[in-house]
Amino acid sequence: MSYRCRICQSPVLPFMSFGRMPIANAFLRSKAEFETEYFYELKPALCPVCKCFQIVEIPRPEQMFHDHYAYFASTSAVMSRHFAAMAEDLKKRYMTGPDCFVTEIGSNDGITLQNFARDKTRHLGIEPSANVAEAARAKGVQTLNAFFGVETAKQIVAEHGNADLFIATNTMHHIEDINAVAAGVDILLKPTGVMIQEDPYLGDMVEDCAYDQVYAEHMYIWSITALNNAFGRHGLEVFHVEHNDHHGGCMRYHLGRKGQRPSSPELAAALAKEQQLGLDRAETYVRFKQRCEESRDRLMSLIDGYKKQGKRVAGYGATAKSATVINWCGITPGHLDWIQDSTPAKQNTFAPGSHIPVVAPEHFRANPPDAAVLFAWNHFKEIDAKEVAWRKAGGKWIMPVRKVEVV
Ligand code: DWN
Ligand code: SAH
Repeated sequence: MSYRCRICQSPVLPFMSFGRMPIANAFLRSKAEFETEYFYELKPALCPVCKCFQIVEIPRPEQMFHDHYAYFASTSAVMSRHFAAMAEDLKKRYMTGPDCFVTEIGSNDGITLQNFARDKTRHLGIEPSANVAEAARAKGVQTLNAFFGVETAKQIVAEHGNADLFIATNTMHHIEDINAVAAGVDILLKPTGVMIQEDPYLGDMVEDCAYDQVYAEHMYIWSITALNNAFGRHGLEVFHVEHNDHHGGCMRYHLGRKGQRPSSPELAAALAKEQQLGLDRAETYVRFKQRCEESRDRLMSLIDGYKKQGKRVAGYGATAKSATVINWCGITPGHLDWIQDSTPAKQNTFAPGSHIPVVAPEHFRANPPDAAVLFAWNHFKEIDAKEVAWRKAGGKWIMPVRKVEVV
């Protein structure tokens, strides 16, 4: 089958396949749903022209983002603090004029915009998943329940005027039609407006072989080079970047209208590192495929080792990214008795594809396993601090990606 790049329409060829995959956040509420479960083949590719890392087959947006979306960003206190700090930094950098207006796509449960609503800054979230949008409104965050695109941008300008700031954290890899988003940003932003994008960085994923960031919602994993190619077509460019270690390594991109702001030294250094990592070269992903296979085999040998000793193994954190690990590695209810998760919407369901039961943290307390695969490894510090008693009693984490090991 032939595929074309979603950004520049050039022919693209997948460099590997993670095989038959369910929708990452499509937790099943009953066994009756097993027989109609949706699967697709998860195949990543790098566009040889615009250098965009993307997956070539994806479910329809409505299948992923709807009125029972499973991810509530505010489940993490660490991420709540992270986005509160980001909001204060952006106010100082870009919102010093009178009557500023800030917009955010993927505003989810208001984790970021609540920091603007609190000081009565004009704001608007654009969030297509109705349940999380409702949670945002409950916090006093103005939220439009819609998918962002050109028409939504025009509607917002007509009703609210142009924006000083357009924020998209952990969202720009969720939207198939990036050209429509970029065109929408060009319509929505004031002439001196700034777009802030932050999401898992291709450099970290490749360097650490954190392949679990690849799943249906994450139809792109961005690099600076690819983002500049995608937004350059709409008169926008990256002028500054900031790297952080959240979600296994994220890049925060500051974009403005071309030629409007000087490029920062941090941008030059990050671009040089992209060249050194070979993010734009096909051979990098030939090696990436080999490392994914080695990672899979290592994880299964660790889990099988515990099972052969008659030990009990569970999962911790029914993350979206765990769907890739579980279904790529072939992890079944025979390997993991259950997966605990603090999100009520995920509890008492079955994990996508594997149908491993998802249970509440209380179940973990009442039935402590010998080891737990930490699917929410990106929250290690926050979680390890919560489970001190279990750890003192000998509980071990099995780290599923990056350095696959028992800690
Ligand atoms: O891009 C996305 C990121 C931002 O969030 C979305 N596509 C979906 C989602 O991805 P994820 O599910 O991999 O994100 P997290 O933040 O790694 O998910 C953590 C999971 O672990 C949540 O379901 C909550 C759970 N959890 C827990 O059980 N105990 C989290 C913490 C901190 C805890 O203490
Ligand atoms: N911003 C939060 C949540 C990210 S999860 C954080 O950084 O943690 C991704 C969010 O993007 C989901 O809430 C999803 O519903 C939303 N989303 C998906 N497609 C979208 C689109 N076309 N426009 C706006 N939001 C979208």
